[in-house]
Amino acid sequence: MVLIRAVPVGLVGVLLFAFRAHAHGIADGLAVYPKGGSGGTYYKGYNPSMQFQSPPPDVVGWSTPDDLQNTFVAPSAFSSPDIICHLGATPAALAVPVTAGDDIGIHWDTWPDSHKGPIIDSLANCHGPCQDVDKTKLKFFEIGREAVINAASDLWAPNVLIQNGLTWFVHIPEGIEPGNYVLRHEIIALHAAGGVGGAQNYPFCFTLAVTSAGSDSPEGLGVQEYYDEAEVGIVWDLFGKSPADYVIPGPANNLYSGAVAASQRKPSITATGTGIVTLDVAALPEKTPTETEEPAAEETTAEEATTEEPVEVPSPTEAPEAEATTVDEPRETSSAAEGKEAMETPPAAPEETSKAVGGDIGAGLVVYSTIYVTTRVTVTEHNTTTLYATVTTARP
Ligand SMILES: [Cu+2]
Repeated sequence: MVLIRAVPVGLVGVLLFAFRAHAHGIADGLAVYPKGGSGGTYYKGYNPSMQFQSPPPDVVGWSTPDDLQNTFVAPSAFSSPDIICHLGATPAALAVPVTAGDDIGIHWDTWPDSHKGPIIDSLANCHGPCQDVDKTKLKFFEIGREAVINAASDLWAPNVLIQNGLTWFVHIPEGIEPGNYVLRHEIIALHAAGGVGGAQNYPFCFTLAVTSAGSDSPEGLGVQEYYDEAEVGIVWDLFGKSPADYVIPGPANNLYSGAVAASQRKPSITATGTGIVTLDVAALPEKTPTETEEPAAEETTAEEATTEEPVEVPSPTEAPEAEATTVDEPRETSSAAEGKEAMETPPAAPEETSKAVGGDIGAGLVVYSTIYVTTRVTVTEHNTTTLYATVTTARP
């Protein structure tokens, strides 16, 4: 009898230890901030608890059902497929509709202040739908890499993430060609990285359907060729070395030349969306400057946006700011709205606008309609802190 009781007690002990030892976090969603705008549309990502729902929901985040304990990928797995998008990751069912030039605010469920290190963001073109892509064939190019924000105060990128409502911003470069992309977002925690094998990589992936007027297709690298467990930046004595000397690991030349650092700020979620199935790049029309017609409003996509409260939607003629833009033209043309100016001004919260996003994938044209309505949306989970940090780190 004693033996029988000892087994469950022992299991409980192991589980408790595991939760104490691995109380870090997961990237559980993201919001898209249109270029020049202030409010973001939030898309739910994956959480390992979803595997117990029947059926599991379709989300824009890659599935990581083996990550039930919020753990990490160890340097011993740097050449394993697990380093690509976390343990046993499989592609997301849905994609986030994004226009090149938008900012993405990636949200974590939690993150400890002690887990300092670099945050690295990269994209890989699926060259077709991402739902059935072979992740080991994906070639990622970096669009953001940050580590030490302020050496004197030992302020690292993940500390800024925590202070900004557990959100990290990345800019989707204007120059990339349209397509379905995997966004790989990774924090490398260095609190135990004084010796080989102690670093902790936390990569998470999302699928983006990117409309763009750009044509760049950076070559990129497979993540399994990316890190060396003994390289400086993976091995780093966080407590014995000066933050000013830190070097971000991975090939420095894998940063896309058109990458622009996003300004880190407090998130402002004004709407939620569910994602689209995929972007049919082959069906996109040729670029014609005279294109003015809108396609028929035929709904053939899962994309929809909802506000959190009933809203009063004015007719199009009453909404002077309403716009409809085809992929033939950039959604915003004001260069003054690009980057710093718009982004360094923290948006007031709660916002008093909501955004409805619609798409018509089947017709080959993607149309985003923005309708501004006067409703108040209360944001709590994603809008909890007051620090605004601007990251303008020079690229190596
Ligand atoms: Cu941890």
